[in-house]
Amino acid sequence: EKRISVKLEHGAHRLGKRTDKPMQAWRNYGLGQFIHWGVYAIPGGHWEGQYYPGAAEWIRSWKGMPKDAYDNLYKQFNPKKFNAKAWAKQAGDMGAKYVIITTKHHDGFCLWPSKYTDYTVANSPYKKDIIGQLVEAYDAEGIDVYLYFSIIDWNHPGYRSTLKSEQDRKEYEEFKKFTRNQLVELLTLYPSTKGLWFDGSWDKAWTEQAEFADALGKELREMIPGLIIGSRFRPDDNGNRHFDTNGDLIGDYEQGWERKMPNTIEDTNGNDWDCVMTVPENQWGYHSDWKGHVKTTNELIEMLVKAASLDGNFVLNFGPDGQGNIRSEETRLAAEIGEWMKENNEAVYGCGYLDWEKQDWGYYTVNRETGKKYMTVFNIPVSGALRVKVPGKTKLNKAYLLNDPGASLELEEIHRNEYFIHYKPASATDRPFVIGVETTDAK
Ligand code: JFZ
Repeated sequence: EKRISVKLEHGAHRLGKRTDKPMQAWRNYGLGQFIHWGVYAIPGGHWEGQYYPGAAEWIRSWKGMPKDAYDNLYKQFNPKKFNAKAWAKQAGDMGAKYVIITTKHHDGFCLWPSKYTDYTVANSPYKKDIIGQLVEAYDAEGIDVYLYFSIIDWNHPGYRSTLKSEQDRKEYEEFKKFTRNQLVELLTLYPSTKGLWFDGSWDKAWTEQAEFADALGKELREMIPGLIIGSRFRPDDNGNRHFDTNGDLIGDYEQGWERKMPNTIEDTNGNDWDCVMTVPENQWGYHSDWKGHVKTTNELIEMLVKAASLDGNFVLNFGPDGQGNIRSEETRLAAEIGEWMKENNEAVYGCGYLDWEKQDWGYYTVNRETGKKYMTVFNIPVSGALRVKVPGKTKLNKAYLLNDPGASLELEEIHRNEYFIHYKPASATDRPFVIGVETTDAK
């Protein structure tokens, strides 16, 4: 791969990973929760008996949804069942170490009482600050809070996706001020925020704002030392997103893995990354009628462990309904993932990529601090022999079940640097299991 090197005013400001404490904490989370909540949860993917096949949080953009009706939904926003503490408790029980919450999605509706627009929860019948309650509850649960913020804002009069005239440019300046004010407001109101998760930054109008966005990023980072911002925020001088003109990552981690994942460590370019995942194919906000495949607990656990094995975080999305209920499908998944995590989280938290040849049974992870190594087994070989190939000077000394560390599993050295661990669960297992391995490095 040929590297270009041009001088950029607003390209990457750092090469390689951040090594400071807040970023180390981010890297060690393993599992996160995403929450998409807003007035789109009220229609829940339907309008006047018509089914909207797109992502529920996009319903305003559908021809079947009158804009005026959508923009008045906030007058019905009164989630009587909303309980921030219960949400935080459920996320904690699932094993989430951080949460990303939509403060404002593309529709522009603010879940906090912003003083820069009337289109907020303060003017709904509910009135109370949703973000404030969530920040308090998740903080109390020991779950780090990240604020999702959409640059796209269909409600602001100055918002444009492209700037075609002088008038557009003039109005867009007002929108930029508004965007800056809201972000400063959020970090002022919620100073325990650990980072910002930007979205809706793909408009041509925004990709022309390299200088403004760079200055804004700096201002926000000064407000909260260690603040974490991914690659979906500011464009470079030439309007490139995520990676600048020289191919260097803009921001603290790669934020491009949306409903997809890297397959190899090479795919990650050595960067930190997060994968944000929906439970059905593509629904973030509440859609009352999920169609198509709904991911299972085992699928999601596999994505989580795979993410850890490739140095990334896995973030599972929840879309509560218009009353503030978390749907039963999500509640069950959270409980089942939590049950698994309770037994096996050692193979996830603080763990990352282990430089051993990948095998078909599943994924290796290694604790970044202790060096402890784990094998999470998803595919049990009929032979009962789990292959392990170790690099040059490494010797495999011991293998044990994470939930029964006293008993060693049978190890057989079949070649130089190649072993079988002989183990087959006595009874059928319906969840992946973890084997810990101990090694020494020969001289
Ligand atoms: C965006 C939003 O439009 C969507 O509603 C949701 O909030 C999601 C988390 O983010 O959707 C995207 C963003 C990025 C990509 C695809 C969909 N992408 O990079 O491929």
